[in-house]
Amino acid sequence: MNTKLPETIETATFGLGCFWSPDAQFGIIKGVVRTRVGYAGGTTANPTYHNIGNHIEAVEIDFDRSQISYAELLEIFWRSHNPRQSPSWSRQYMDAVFYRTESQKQGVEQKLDREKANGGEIYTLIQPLTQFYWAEDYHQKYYLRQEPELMKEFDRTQFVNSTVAARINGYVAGFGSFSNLKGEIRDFGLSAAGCEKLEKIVSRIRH
Ligand code: MHO
Repeated sequence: MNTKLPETIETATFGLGCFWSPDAQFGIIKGVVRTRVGYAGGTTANPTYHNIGNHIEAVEIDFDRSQISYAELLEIFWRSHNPRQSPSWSRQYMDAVFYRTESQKQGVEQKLDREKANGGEIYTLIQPLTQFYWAEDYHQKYYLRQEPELMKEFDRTQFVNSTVAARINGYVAGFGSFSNLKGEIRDFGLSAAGCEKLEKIVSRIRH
């Protein structure tokens, strides 16, 4: 699942509150090849979870343009937060889009104009990406990490960049349906015990 030519891969960066959840939400989308969580949008040096400075929790999404567009991801981003909610109590959890190219900027502005047409002030932060700092390992694909039986299935050195790990993290967090899982679980390369465990988790949270 990781064999696409690099030139069809593009990266989107969003802040949507605690980064655990958008990591899972976007990780399960078809056409997303990798995700990672980290800190962006601030100026303080070398942010970490316990010393985040003025940075924002963000997720980076590598996606395959031949399968999904930046505009489609932006659409999900706008539907996943309330842009009219006054700034959150903490900068760390701001809703934000960090564009990295002129074309992404234009895409963001198009959607922003549409939002503005509905009236009211928009609080979503819109900035060019300057730097993205990876978060600590224990934050990457957080929900999947809470399942030791499933973690046994992965080579730790490949885990963060794995498309399968990104998808399974989405299922474990409740973003996929049981019937969708049934349709693709065989492609994940899990052991029989791993399949059984994942099906059990997903059947508990989604029907
Ligand atoms: N510990 C917080 C948020 C974590 S997120 C990485 C909670 O779950 O309430 O900021």
